[in-house]
Amino acid sequence: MLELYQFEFSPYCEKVRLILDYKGLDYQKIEVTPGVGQVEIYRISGQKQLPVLKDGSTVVADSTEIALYLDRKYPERPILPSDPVIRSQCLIWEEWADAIISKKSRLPILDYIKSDAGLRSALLPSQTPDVLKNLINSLPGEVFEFLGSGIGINRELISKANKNLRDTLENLNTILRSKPYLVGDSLTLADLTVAALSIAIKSPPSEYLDIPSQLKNRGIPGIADDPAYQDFFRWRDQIYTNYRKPSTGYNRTDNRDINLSSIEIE
Ligand SMILES: N[C@@H](CCC(=O)N[C@@H](CS)C(=O)NCC(=O)O)C(=O)O
Repeated sequence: MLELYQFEFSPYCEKVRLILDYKGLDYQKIEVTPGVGQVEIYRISGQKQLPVLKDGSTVVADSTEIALYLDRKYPERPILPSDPVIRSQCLIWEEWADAIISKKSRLPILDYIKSDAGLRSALLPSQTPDVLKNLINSLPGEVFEFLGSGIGINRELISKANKNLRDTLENLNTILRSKPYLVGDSLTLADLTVAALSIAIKSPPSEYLDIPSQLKNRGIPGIADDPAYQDFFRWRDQIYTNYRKPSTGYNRTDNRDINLSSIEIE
């Protein structure tokens, strides 16, 4: 069975899960512990970021490389159009979404996490000792504000970032209000990428992600709930309803529990 080394709450890992579900491929999720677990990831894939897919003896890192690999190896339900022009448009959209959506969401998300103690501790790895979780939980938001100001993050920067993200969502909203797919006349990698990368701006319906309850049905306040972008989020959630398999948690293990030394790199 395919194995996906992942962080559950990662938009790039979600992109791969959405592609796997769209293609109807079975896979096992292996949750990686941030930091210590990534040492093993480096050993098996030559880099430390997730997602990493293992298919037999083949190891593929990077969500774009994984998408291309899956479409080559499992061509049923293609995600890349056969028409060369539409295919190029699709790859340009994918590249744009990978680079821009996460970048534009980063500061607004940090700002929102900073102000919510429950969210802060929910985002810590599950192995974090309770004593540390409780400590982080008990720190007031001002402490994080102060830490942020030390690295040059201030209110003006955050409000610029919010405006920037709003502009992007408005453009996506306008496009997707008038047509069902970003390129061509069927669902492609472009749609799956944009849909998946938006999960941290507003989480998809709760059944699809195996995350702490504090992170479910949440989003950046003032953006996720703004009616101006609801056509976009409705479009995104329809993709989830149509293609994403609800998470049962059954096929998830932790990378501390498996023997990674048996993995070979192609
Ligand atoms: N270009 C990569 C980006 C992957 C990425 O940024 N992964 C993040 C998780 S969302 C990560 O592994 N961060 C941990 C780190 O950089 O050490 C892709 O598309 O897969």
